[in-house]
Amino acid sequence: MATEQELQSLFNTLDADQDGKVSIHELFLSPGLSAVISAETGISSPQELLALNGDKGGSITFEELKQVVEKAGNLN
Ligand SMILES: [Ca+2]
Repeated sequence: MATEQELQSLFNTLDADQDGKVSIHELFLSPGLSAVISAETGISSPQELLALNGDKGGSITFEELKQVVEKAGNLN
């Protein structure tokens, strides 16, 4: 479980280049944080997580991540 604030902080840390999106490259750079994301979303593979958004850009925004965590029932 995570609060929106915790999730935002996690997202910002993962977003190494601060472009507002977390790419697959950034997920692979931080395996520890990626594991937390996996636990909160219930989705274990980064490929699967990034495939959830419609833009096929190979990255996920905070809003998209928040929706997935919310759907998994892990947002406080
Ligand atoms: Ca980024």
